[in-house]
Amino acid sequence: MPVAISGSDSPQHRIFAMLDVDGDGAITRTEYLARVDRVASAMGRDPHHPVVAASRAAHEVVFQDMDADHNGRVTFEEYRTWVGHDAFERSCRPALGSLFDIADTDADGLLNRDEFTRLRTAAGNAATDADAAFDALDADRDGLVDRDAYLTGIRDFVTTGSSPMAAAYGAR
Ligand SMILES: [Ca+2]
Ligand SMILES: [Ca+2]
Ligand SMILES: [Ca+2]
Repeated sequence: MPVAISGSDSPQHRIFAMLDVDGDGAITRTEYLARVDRVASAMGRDPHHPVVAASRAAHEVVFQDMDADHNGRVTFEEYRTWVGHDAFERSCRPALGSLFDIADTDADGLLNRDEFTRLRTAAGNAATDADAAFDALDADRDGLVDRDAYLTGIRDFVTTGSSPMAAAYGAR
């Protein structure tokens, strides 16, 4: 059952704060696209690898979608309005999936704990939070998290605030 989301501790505030890297109250295009390069670098990926290029393109789509007035800055109001609609399935899923693919160096659709932690810390999570999220997502304890479980976990956190991925954002 969805829970009411409000206040400065909401999933939207947590995610916005993570994306607004310099904390100036807006996510710039540069800040948003730099996520891709941080993850690629953390995973030792060549910046010209096709999965990195695909991720940059997917993030560009999300940014244009979020930036309602097209001024190159996404304010919290723009973000909140955008995320409240069907944005996750339309554009977030491809972008988040593309970051997963950068981290999934053997392309089997699964991340081990080390890959997952490097992905999440490059994306802005504390390492301890990433570790807790991995435990919550790895329900069968085989030491691997699959792509669908990961993306569904983030969607549930974004839309309901209740998810195994909540730990990744420091929310428990
Ligand atoms: Ca900013
Ligand atoms: Ca804007
Ligand atoms: Ca893998």
